Amino acid sequence: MAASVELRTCETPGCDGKAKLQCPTCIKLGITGSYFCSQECFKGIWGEHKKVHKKANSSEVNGLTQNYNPWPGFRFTGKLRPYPVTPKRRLPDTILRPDHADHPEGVPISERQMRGTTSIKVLNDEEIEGMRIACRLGREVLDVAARAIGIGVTTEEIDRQVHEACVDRDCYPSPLNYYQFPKSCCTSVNEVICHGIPDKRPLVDGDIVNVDISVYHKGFHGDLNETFFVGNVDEESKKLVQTTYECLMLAINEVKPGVRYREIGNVIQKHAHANGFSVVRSYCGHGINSLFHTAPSIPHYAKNKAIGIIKPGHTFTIEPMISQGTFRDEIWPDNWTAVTQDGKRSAQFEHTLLVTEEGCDIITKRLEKDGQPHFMDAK
Ligand code: EYL
Ligand code: CO
Ligand code: CO
Repeated sequence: MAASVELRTCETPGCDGKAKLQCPTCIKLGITGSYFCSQECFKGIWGEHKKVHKKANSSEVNGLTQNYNPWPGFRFTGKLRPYPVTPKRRLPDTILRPDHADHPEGVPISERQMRGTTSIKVLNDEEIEGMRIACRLGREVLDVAARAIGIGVTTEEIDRQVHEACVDRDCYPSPLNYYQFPKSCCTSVNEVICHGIPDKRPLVDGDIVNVDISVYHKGFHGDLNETFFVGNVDEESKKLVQTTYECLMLAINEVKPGVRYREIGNVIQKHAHANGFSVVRSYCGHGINSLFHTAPSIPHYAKNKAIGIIKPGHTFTIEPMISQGTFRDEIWPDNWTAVTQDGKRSAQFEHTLLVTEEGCDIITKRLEKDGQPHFMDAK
C-alpha cells in the first residue's frame, strides 16, 4: 500500500505534492484512489471528498437504491439487506408526547423508574376508557398501513402513511425516538423477527411483512401488529403466518382472572411445535398503560418463569414471534433489526388485552370483518 501511494500525487486540485496518505473511509469502503499529500490537503477537500463515500455506497436509478452497503464485511443470515433510512419525522406541537420523545437518548424515564417492579397496575374506569380509545386509534392506524401494502411499495412509504395517520388522530407514534428508534412504526420483512426499521426497500412479490403500530393518545399507549402477504406467497409462509395467528388467538382464549401469566407460553409453544415451527425467546409480551412497556413480562415459550396472576383491570400485550427454523435471533449493526440466525422466515401477531371479570376484551380488535386479520381478506 505504502509503495503505490509513493508513486501518486495529491488529488487536491492545484497540488502536485507526493501522495502520503489515503482516505481511511475509502479504504474501508473499497474505493480506489483518494490519495492526499497531507492532513491539511485532506481536510481542505473533505467537504467535497466525503460525497464520494455516500455515492459509492449508494446510488439512485429511477428512484431505486442500488449497491447500498453500510456495513462492509457484515455476514447476513439471509437474503434481506438494509436500504437507506430517511431522517426522523416531526409532529405538530399540539400532539401530546411521551417522555422518551424528547430525551436525547430516547430513554423513557417513567418506565425506568418502574424497572424491576413486578407489581401489575389495576386500571380504574377512567384509565380503562383511556386505553380503549388509544387502542381503537392504534387499530385504525394499522388498517391504514394494511391498505398501503403492495408489491413495489417501500416500508418507508408505509411508515410515512402511518405517521400521517397518527397525526390525523392526535396520536404520537410510540416507537419514534424510543431508545432513539428512528421511525414511527416497525416493519419486519421475511427473516426479520421484529423491530425492522422502515427504509427505501420496495416490497417484493412473495414477501411477508409485519407492521407493528404503537400510539400514545391522552396519556395511554396502544400496541398491535399483524403480518401481511405481499403478492403471491409460498405455501410454507402461508402456514407460518396462519399458525402464528392461531398461537395468538389460542393464548388469548386462556386469558381470564386467576390464570398465571406463565401459562400463556405453554399454549403458544404447544401449537407452534405441533406445526413444526419454533418460538422466539428473546422478546416478550408486556404490560402497557401510561407506560409503553411495564410489568408483567410475558414470555411466549413453554415452562417460563413469568411472575403474576391475571386480574381484572390489567392491560397487557401478547405478541408471539414464530419461526420456520431456529428460534435463535441476532441483531443487525443498526442495533435494532432482529433476524433469525438461520435466515428462515419469522411471523408475528400482537393484540393489547383488557382483563374483565369473565375473560378479556381484545381492545385492538379489528372493527370490520368480525375481527379477522388482513391476511385472511379475500383478494
Ligand atoms: C424495547 C429496547 C431493544 C418493544 C416493542 C420492548 C427492544 C429492543 C431495546 C417495540 C419496540 C418491546 O412491544 C413492542 N412491540 O410490540 N421496542 C420494544 N422494546 C426494546
Ligand atoms: Co407492538
Ligand atoms: Co408490544
